[in-house]
Amino acid sequence: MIGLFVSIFLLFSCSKTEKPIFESVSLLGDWTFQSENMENSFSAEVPGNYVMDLVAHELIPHPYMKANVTDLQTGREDVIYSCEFDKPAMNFPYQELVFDGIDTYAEIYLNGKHLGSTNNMHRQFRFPVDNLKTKSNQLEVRISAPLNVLDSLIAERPLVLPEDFAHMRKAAFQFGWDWAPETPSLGIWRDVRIEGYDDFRLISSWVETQAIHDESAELMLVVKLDVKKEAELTLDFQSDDFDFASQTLSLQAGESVYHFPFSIENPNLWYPNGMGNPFLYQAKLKMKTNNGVSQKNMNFGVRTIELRREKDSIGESFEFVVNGIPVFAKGANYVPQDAFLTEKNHEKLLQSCVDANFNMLRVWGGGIYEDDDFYALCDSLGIMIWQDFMFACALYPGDDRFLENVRHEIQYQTDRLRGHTCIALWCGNNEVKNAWFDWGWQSVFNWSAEDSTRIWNQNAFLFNEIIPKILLESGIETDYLSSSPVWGWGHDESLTEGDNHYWGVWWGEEPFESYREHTGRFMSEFGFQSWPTKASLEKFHQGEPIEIESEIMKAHQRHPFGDRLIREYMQHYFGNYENPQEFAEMSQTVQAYGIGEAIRWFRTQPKCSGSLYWQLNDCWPAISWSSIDYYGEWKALHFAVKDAYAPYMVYAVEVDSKLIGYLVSDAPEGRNLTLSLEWFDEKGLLVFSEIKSICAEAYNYRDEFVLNIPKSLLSSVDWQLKMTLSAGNETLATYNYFPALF
Ligand code: BMA
Repeated sequence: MIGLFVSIFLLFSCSKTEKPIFESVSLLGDWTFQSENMENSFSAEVPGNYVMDLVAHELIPHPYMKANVTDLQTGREDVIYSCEFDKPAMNFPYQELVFDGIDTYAEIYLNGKHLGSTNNMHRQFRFPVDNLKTKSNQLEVRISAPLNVLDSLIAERPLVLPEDFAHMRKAAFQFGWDWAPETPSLGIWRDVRIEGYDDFRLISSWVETQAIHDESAELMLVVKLDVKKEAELTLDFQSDDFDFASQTLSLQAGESVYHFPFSIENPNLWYPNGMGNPFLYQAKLKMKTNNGVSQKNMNFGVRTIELRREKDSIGESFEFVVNGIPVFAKGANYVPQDAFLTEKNHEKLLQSCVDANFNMLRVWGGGIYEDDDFYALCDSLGIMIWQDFMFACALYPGDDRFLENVRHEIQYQTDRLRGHTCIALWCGNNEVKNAWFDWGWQSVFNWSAEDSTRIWNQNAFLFNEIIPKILLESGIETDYLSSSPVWGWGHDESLTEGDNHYWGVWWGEEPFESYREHTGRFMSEFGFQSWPTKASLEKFHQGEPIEIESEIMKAHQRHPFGDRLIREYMQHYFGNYENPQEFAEMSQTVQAYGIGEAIRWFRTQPKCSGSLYWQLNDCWPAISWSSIDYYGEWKALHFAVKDAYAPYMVYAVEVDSKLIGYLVSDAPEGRNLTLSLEWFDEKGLLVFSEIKSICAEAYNYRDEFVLNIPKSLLSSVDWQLKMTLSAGNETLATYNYFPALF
């Protein structure tokens, strides 16, 4: 039975003198699970996942180990999760059973009575509970086999759509991706609790920066309430750092949004990592009625973030501007940290981003909306978030039931996340537009012209009308992009406007140099695979020999021809490797070289305003595009990225038969710098050196200069240029240029 320790939410802690009008009691604890094929029930982890529960009881081997994933069968069994709990010691007129995430289709029963159903793992579900027994309430969450549900959804559909998963609001990557195993499992994957309250429930609260002036900032505190009874409310927003005059208002029954303007003198602004301090104000929101008080701690940054898209001589810019200053976005694409969503270490992963000089992550649309603490960490670390809505690489149904479900999801997630200072962009989906125009689905599925129009129109309606309308009506000022990329990489426009997913390298099998001809206005995806680190390989091999193309390694490579590509690029740039240890290391070297060069190049190009490589992390031990593997180990790429994203970067590359040197800086202060150029011959002897003095301005400094190769080196390609940028005794950046392939 669940221990009834009343865990009043930290956020809503009450002072001694004032009675709380909100309490929350956790129902995490003693759960059991039983699938339809089992005779007995077993203890369960909640939050958790069915497959991981099976693993915990040694009913199946761990799917990440060896090639076990090949035998994993999941998605075809109904499973019941149950718990027993005593009535919480709270006495409020309104009590609700709250599920922050059930994966995915479930029927909820309390003491044998049907409370309701769930059909979307990206939504919170709340059920009123008014007749709890004092002892031993029985809660049952009967979760349906996702693949069986999918079959019935598909049977009802009027038209065949390219990806079955599109019919279900469940994380797309769990149906298998080119870096993720097929794990269409189920479970109660987020918090479960009973909430009790009087008068009203706080749905969400946030602070918007309206304007920043020289000596003050105009802000707006916004609270969204679900008011049950009309009441007089006194609202305070207390902080040591600013004044806020207490407000009183009359609450009207129903869902309402209340606005409270205030200002801060001489504000401390929030800046992304590398640009300044990601300063957060700390305040306490206190809402009092005659019945008591509800409190919440709030952190917020004072900042403006805009995605500037302006016509220019090239086409149209695509540039983030923070507090009026254009920023080159430096980061990567983020995917869920675990295929079963049970393992995560947000703090460690995000610290690795800060350590590698990131200022942005894109939360990719085939995964999940992350936990609150993920965004809170991004707020405090200065990592801007490009947030996709959870739609990816598919075409979506347009029936009312589906759209209504999506509307609830968008409203819930934007209410939940909008207050995070880190949110820089909302994006409708990953590659839906790109897929429609470039992936040949119209002919593969042989739709009639009429059906084709219908399918596209219903997708355009979802991403160009429904979602932006919710954002507009909710007063969300953060920019919205309907689909990423704006143009697929086969279109000329991908080089002149919008964001660009450049997959000519890798999918198109072009050499890394091709990035130079295919630089877009903002590179939101590009990447190359590598093997995990040696320590990680050993972990999932569990003593089995590590071999190239073994059954184990094949099971961990989800891309149809990934190993062939790794080998071919490796042969082209570095040579052939048959020893698995060398192959693993060399795959990382190739990845680090290719993507490191790409990033350096993108940063030197004035038309390009960002680089988010594919992909930061892994959801299981995989051969993949990640720079940090599943176990949190940095691959060579992450070290290369750290240098390429450093505030100061130097680079040299041959352009139009000339060797061009570059210096780029986005440091927030101007500085006098020294660039030393040292030329070494094939024997490693220094043949010439020179020093350049440079005065680099703050924020967006780019310098480009022709490098004159010493005459004595012109007849050979076996020489080296060493570039070292320093300020006084401090080395800020280095780069070694080699004229030939290694
Ligand atoms: C991009 C992503 C993913 C995919 C990756 C590598 O397009 O959006 O769909 O995993 O390419 O192929």
